Amino acid sequence: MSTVEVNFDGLIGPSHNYGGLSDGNLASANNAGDISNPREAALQGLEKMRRVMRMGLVQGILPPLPRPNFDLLVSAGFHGSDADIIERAAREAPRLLKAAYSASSMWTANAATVSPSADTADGRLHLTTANLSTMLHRSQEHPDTTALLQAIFPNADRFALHEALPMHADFSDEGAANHVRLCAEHGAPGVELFVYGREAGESTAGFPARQTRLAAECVARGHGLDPARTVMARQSRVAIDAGAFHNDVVCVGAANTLFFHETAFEDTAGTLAALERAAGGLFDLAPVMVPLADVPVEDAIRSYLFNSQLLVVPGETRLVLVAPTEAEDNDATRRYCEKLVAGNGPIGRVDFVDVRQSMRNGGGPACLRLRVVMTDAEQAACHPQSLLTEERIDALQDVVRATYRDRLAPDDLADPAFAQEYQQAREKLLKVLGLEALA
Ligand code: SUG
Repeated sequence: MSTVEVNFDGLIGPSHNYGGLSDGNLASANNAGDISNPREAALQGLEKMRRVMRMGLVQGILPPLPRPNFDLLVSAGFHGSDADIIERAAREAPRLLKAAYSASSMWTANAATVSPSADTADGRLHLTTANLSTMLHRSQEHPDTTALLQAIFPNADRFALHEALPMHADFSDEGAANHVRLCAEHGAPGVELFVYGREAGESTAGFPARQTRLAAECVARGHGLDPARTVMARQSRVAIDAGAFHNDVVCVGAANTLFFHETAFEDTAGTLAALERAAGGLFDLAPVMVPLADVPVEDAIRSYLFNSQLLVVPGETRLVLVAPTEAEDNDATRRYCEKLVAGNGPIGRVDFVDVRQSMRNGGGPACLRLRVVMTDAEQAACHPQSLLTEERIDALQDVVRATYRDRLAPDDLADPAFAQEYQQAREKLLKVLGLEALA
């Protein structure tokens, strides 16, 4: 029996736009109101999936959610025909309309937290949908995300899907973006690291801390994790205020390696000591800390060096870092990557990918994927068409080329015809993935 890590990427939806909706996310703020190119965005994402698949890894996909979210608009008092609702919302509450149209479910690292069956008390693979309660446009994702995960992981004997935690600031949960699993090999029991920005009930100054310790504890408890193999660490305020709205903007881990920026944790020595204790007898922790002196925190965040996929690639002895091209454009991070590869540490290669459309909303390669470690039997039990082949990627790209716009300004969302266009495109995508029931 082999166990592999399957990356489920979010397929970027037709309404990808620069809405400026995420306080504390510098890219979202800096590009607010710009013209986006949803077609290019989706094609870039699909090419990244193809690239990872061609390395010999299993690649999954999660389609875009229904948009606009009419439930949100109706609950805000709009009523009448779809066109009436959109036109009036565009006049009276344009920011709410942007939220209802948000394509943010593309960042599937925020869809859920996942614990592989090797880590859980009941031997099932556990997933908890993230409530994403901090940002309005993201807080609407979880019901549709749960329905989608249910369709993809339908077998309750193998998969335990937990609904989102209650929608309250004490339970703020942003999913796998604040979660790292370390292990000797994917199928072996691992150590799960949960990173939080504040305690429940604590109010913090500065940019929002989107994950509470309470939420992380609830997820770990629900998944039946061994407390001795579970570590809670506080994200540093410095990182949050510099624009690291999720821990995965300054940290990524895979196998026994934790790759992180010097400013990532409030207590670096304490976090590493706790991880070493938890890993005892399972594996030797290999921390790779990038010093401030090599990469200033501003460069780390602008380039998204850490928002990379750190992959165990068949046939390669060292890990591969799939980083955004912005980390190649930035002098400090490019030089650091050269040093990393030339050294004899655990990361042996850096592969740069172009996901610029997503990056301009603060979503790099790591944001675009949800890691699900799966045994052969679990792969066989999941929805088969959610796992990609070259042909399926081609078919999705054909739909994208035929149905997505190559220019979208936030004001274009006011046109009721766009809602129909979106729906038709989504139906075609769902058909390719055998998920018509979600239309
Ligand atoms: O939640 N951006 C997303 C980016 C999420 C990145 N995910 C991870 N780091 N895992 C967010 O801030 C911007 C949308 C807008 O402004 O239109 C946005 O939602």
